[in-house]
Amino acid sequence: MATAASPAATSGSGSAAAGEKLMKEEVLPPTLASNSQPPNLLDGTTRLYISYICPYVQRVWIARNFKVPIDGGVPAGLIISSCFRYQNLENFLGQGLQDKIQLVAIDLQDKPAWFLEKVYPPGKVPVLEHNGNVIAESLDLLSYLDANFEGPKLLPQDDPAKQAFADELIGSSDPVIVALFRAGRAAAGAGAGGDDISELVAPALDKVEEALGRFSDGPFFLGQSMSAVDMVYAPFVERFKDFFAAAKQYDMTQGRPKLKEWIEELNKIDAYAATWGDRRLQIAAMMSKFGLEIPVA
Ligand SMILES: N[C@@H](CCC(=O)N[C@@H](CS)C(=O)NCC(=O)O)C(=O)O
Repeated sequence: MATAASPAATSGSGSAAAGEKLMKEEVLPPTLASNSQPPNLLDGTTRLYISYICPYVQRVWIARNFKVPIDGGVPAGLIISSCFRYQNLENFLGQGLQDKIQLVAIDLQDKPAWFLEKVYPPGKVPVLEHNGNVIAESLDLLSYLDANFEGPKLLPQDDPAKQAFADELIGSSDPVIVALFRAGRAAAGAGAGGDDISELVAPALDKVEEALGRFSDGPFFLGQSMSAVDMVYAPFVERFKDFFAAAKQYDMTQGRPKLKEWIEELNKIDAYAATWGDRRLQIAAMMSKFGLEIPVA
């Protein structure tokens, strides 16, 4: 979706206490366009082809940052009883799969021919180049990363209730996304105001609010740990939250305290926050997508 944007220069969040950076800051690559040289394709490097403004990409990028390999860097005394439980471990180790999966940013408005010819002819992102294979589709990629890379599991391994709820939520994510896009298009209509948007998004967002209350042990969909479910929904929900606030001064978190807390807590996780880059660019991309004038900063 949306147009190409310049990358944020670095990614890493400032969520740590006293301004301390916990996740190593990653220098993000420039966006490659039709006149850019390809990377050394099929040289054994694992690459995630991305766009900096794509919510589908963001799902996978968050997972890539979140899956911290266990390679001896675990601090003494940190007892891990279940993979799924060690949320925010990247804050201790400083790095997810950043060294193992290289990001390659593609200009979707001016795609390089080599991307279409040699990487992924449908020309969409996210796409992963791994061990000579090319894997696409964000939901499939979340499963693929979980199955093929070390690090904390993106879904609970030993809790049938949470596993079933995760399946249900991931399986019903599309209607929520469709409702958000429909409201986005309405927002672009002449004379459309916050009330119109509110009416269009309410059924979907009320379901999200209810789902966030299902497990009381934490602010995320499955309770205390960020999971693949959060990764599936958050890039869309937060993107539209910022867009509706900027375009129509409509606050979708009003009257939805769990949604508000969820977004706040997600942004305290470096693996998540680092995938947003410059928020103004994200809002500008949304404005442009829906044909609205970009506000002057
Ligand atoms: N169903 C795909 C959707 C991916 C998608 O639509 N990506 C957009 C960017 S947000 C894209 O690559 N668009 C380029 C194009 O359609 O030419 C997924 O879940 O990964």
